[in-house]
Amino acid sequence: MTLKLATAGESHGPALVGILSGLPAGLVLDREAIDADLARRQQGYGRSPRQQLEQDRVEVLAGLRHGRTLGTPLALVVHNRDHKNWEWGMSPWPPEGEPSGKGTKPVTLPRPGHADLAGTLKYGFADTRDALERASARQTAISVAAGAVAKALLREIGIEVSGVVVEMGDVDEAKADRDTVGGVVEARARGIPPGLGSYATKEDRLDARLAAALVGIQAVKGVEIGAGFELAGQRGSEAHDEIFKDERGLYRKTNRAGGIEGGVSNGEEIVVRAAMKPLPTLMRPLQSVDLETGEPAEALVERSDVAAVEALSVVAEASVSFELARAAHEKFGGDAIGDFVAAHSAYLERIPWTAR
Ligand code: EPS
Repeated sequence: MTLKLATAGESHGPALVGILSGLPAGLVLDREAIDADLARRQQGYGRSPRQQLEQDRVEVLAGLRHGRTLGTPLALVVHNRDHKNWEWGMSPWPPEGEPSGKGTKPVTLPRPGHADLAGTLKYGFADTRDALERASARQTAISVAAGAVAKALLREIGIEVSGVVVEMGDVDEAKADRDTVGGVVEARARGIPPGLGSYATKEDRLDARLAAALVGIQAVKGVEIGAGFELAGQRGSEAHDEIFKDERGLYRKTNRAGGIEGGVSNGEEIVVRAAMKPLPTLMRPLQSVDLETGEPAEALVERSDVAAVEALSVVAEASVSFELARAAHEKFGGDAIGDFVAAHSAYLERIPWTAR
């Protein structure tokens, strides 16, 4: 069974929901570790006041008993505390009583760079809110909860994943200018065995899968694997990681490939980067068109982040973890966690040269 994550949830709706299926039974989960990742995602420079309102905590509705997975779908929920201010505006059913709180008036001023215009046209909405609520990066909270579960599975076979910010615009300056900034984050995975993913088809390629996982995160516009774009300007003699062997086995002195060759992990650290565009909700709005009147207008201004690059580093870590857990579970399988761990050990025994 392959690991799968189905998600649902609007930014100001009642909750975010995730159903993670395909996990082996007997995996021990630590609620505090999941909540700690959720809290990390909320921190960072440039976040909006929304983050003081939300204190994300995971709730598990199914698939877990006494802290151990049952091998059945794991149902995760993260509640939106802000929903109390949007009860009328984001009521799943036709709201009762007089309009009150937020979200009561239709939004018709699409923000360039957000899904507002394309989503509104695509689905035939009269209120851009019907598109922007799901397009919002709020839903990355559930990816982080699922990523924390994936990290627990990876830890069973000695894989550790971490995400960091490597580049970010000046938030203080941008805030003063009522502007926004983007940046670059990097995720690294250590303890990866050679052989995750495959060159067999493009769907199997680990680099393609990690790239899709990263570009699938809101506001990500570019991905690099290892030295990435820099490799294009180099000669083959400088771009590739030569192979050596000593008494401990095979090793490389460089890792320009970012731990993936031919779509397959090669046993080196996996290194991937994602570039985030500046967020599209500007306090000094960009030019747009009012979809109700067809007249030129300024784009929607609503509370937002100046930057969410630090949050992206946590989300990228989670998304890379999920994809690596999926690839590892495809390779090692197992209905019970012990089967998964044993298959990994047996595999390492088969390739002793690489088990450094
Ligand atoms: C977001 C807009 C802001 C962000 C939100 C993503 O939401 P709001 O309009 O409620 O302030 O705060 O991110 C989160 C809520 C979060 O938890 O990360 C957007 O338009 O993408």
